[in-house]
Amino acid sequence: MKTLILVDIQYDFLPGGALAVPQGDAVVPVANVLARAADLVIATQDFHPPDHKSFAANHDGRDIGEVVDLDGLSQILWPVHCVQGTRGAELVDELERERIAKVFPKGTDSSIDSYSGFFDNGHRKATGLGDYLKQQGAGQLWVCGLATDYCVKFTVLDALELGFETTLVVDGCRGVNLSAGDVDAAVAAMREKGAHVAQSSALASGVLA
Ligand code: VGL
Ligand code: ZN
Repeated sequence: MKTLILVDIQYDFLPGGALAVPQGDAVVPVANVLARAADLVIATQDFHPPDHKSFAANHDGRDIGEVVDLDGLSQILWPVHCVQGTRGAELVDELERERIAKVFPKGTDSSIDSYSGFFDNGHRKATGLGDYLKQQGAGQLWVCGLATDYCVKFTVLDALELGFETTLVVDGCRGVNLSAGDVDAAVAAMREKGAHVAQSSALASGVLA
């Protein structure tokens, strides 16, 4: 069963948003083409409370981009983004919402960040996505969305770890590139762990199962 995971396609990650990913809006039409070709579509949603500890604003004297220790985990400090109840946290309206079977929120615990759609950054709690996909019989995953070097990367790495055959749809992703080369390094790390890397056209036309 071809299963598509849409990672964090939310207003705050689009141009003009609080944590804008360059060309983030370019993933939306790709996501829709894939959604029409997939048998099951699910979405993840970065969904933080206002006091979330990944926000620089919640650490006295700290700036965006600094790295702090959060409960034993190294945490990059981000601008305030994807706050529950705000427009920025919403999935983009142009996504084919009627094809999305279920949305998995993440990053809801203010004390820990969650880049992956499966687990928090400490692998302490699961979101339920892994069990849901197994119940649904999802064998083969296609992953696209935002951002390649954070939430897409860790979602793909966890999917592989859980035993799913996983394909990164490169033209359906865009990255932050906080440091030059971050996106390329992220793609290499996913490949190294066993991810397939494909273009949406090859998947949607059925050239690659
Ligand atoms: C993300 C940074 C902070 C992402 C989420 O969706 O890639 N990045 N929160
Ligand atoms: Zn976040």
